[in-house]
Amino acid sequence: MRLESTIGDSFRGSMGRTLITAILRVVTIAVVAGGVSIFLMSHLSADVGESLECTATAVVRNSANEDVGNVVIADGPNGVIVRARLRGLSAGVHGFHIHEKGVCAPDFSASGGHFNPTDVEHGYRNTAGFHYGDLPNLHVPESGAVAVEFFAPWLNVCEGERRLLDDDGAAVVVHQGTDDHSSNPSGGAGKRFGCGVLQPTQEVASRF
Ligand SMILES: [Cu+2]
Ligand SMILES: [Zn+2]
Repeated sequence: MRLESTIGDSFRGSMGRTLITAILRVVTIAVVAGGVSIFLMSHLSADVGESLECTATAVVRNSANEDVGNVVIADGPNGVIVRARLRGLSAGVHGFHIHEKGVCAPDFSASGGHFNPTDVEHGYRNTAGFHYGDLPNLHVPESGAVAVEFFAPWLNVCEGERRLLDDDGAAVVVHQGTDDHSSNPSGGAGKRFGCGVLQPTQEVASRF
């Protein structure tokens, strides 16, 4: 069925097309205006102190460049929630940190030291500590797979001077050995087993 026939004979021809074009323009302006107001509302609410939802995800790869899982870090009003799902590890206790640069190539040492915006020493059990990038050890069973979720109230993904996604980004690193939570500067956690660059993620609900 042609569009004109639904409107009636009096709107056939150039008059009808002009009217339809005008209606479409009004509808388009209304949709654009609605979008702009939603955009402004979201930004105004951020200006009055509400925390923005912001999530970073890292795909972790081992030194053979194999995908060994992922780490998701989600901002919230009181800090971040970290979720790690990893596989292919040796059974045992593995150091787990956020390192200061969002780079894992040409090798994992490119990620630098632990994320340390407050310029202190390493370790939860160090009286001169701890680095903001220090995370709990991963306790891996015989299967080599581990899934954990924990809260880190001192971290922030996107907001403030100490955010993880600053100009040089950040990376998560899993170590072959155990973090003793006290030896400066890296807890004696040994070689770097895997590394993943933290990237901003949009689809929070589906990833977390
Ligand atoms: Cu580390
Ligand atoms: Zn540290």
